[in-house]
Amino acid sequence: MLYKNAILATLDGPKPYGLVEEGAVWVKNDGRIGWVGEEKDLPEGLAKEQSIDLDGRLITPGLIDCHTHIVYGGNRAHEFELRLQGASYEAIAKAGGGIVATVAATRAAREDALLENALTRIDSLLAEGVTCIEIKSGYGLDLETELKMLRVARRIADERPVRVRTSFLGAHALPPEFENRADHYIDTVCIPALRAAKELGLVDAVDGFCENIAFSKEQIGRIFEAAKSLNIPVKLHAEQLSHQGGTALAASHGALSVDHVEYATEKDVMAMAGAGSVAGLLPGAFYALKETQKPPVAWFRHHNVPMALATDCNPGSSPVHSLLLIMNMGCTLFDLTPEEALRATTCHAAQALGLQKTGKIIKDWQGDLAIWDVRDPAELSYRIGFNPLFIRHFGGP
Ligand code: DI6
Ligand code: FE
Repeated sequence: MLYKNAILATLDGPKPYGLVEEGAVWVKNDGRIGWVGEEKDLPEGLAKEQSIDLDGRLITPGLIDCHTHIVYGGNRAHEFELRLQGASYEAIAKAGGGIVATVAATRAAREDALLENALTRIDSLLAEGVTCIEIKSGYGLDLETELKMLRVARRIADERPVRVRTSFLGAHALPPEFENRADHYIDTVCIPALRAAKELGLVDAVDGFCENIAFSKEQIGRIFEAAKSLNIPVKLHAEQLSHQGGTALAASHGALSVDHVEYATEKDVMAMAGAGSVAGLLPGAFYALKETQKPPVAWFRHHNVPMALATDCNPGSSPVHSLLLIMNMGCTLFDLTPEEALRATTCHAAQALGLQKTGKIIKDWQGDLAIWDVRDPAELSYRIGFNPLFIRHFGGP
């Protein structure tokens, strides 16, 4: 497919957005970018190919949502009501609501129902130009249901034209049947479930929730050791509600990304820089929980830690189904520039998932594209509740 008469935000090169004003892009049949540049430089053979005239519209890389919990049963609208009456997220979790409420609903759901349910949410993301999505387990917390969630995640890529990366999140919360026995849970459920999921080809990364309402850094460290022995990269939910030291642990394991990180210190940020970890910023959860501690964006910039943005789509802390809204929140709540927000949902999100040659418009890179009915790339972050997607081009599996 050849797209002509377009503005390209390639994100490549020194110009803002890697902008090409009068550009063309050719995606080959194998889904890779075969040619990109100024239209006047199109090779003669190509110039004669059948093409789509975009009339000056904007092409960006396809958007990547690099942190979601989009497969789950039930919903938690009632907790939303409780929080509005003053209950905190932690208090609800301690009273048996929160993540474990979704665990009960997810265990009870049939696999096909989980899939159908997730697809409605996936479709809202795809409608906004998302071509790649990360999906976590973590609402099973037993072997059978963790595998069920991961199978559903894999099936999404058969049902829809989208790239799916899975993360095993067995250390998300302690299931009630293991109350006061977190170490036992890690040893007898979490690590065996991880091994089984790996054996079945269901895991691309290992994640955990390091928080005082979840798991300690020692417990997460044991799962990371298991991940290392299975040769699976790690990432972590860390320093979201308090400082627990998860970031330093994750960095010491070469984490692909460390996510939330509102309470990260400058030392944590330097450890991330040393490890090449991406900061996965999740303004949806910050907004929904009415948090006030912002992630240390100035330190991420200063120490050259790439920032990603994601929906964190989940039924509790971030019932968000729009990555464009997240780009706006990244700018308005966390002070990112619109250019940073676009990199955060394309090339830096790809890096957070360990994807090579994805998230920029460069020859031989993955040809996932989003074509927008706008001229200025800042419009993607600027508008609220408006979807200017014109064409979503999925390069193929
Ligand atoms: N942090 C989050 O933002 C989600 N999980 C996590 O570890 C919240 C999940 C939920 O509330 O259901
Ligand atoms: Fe999350």
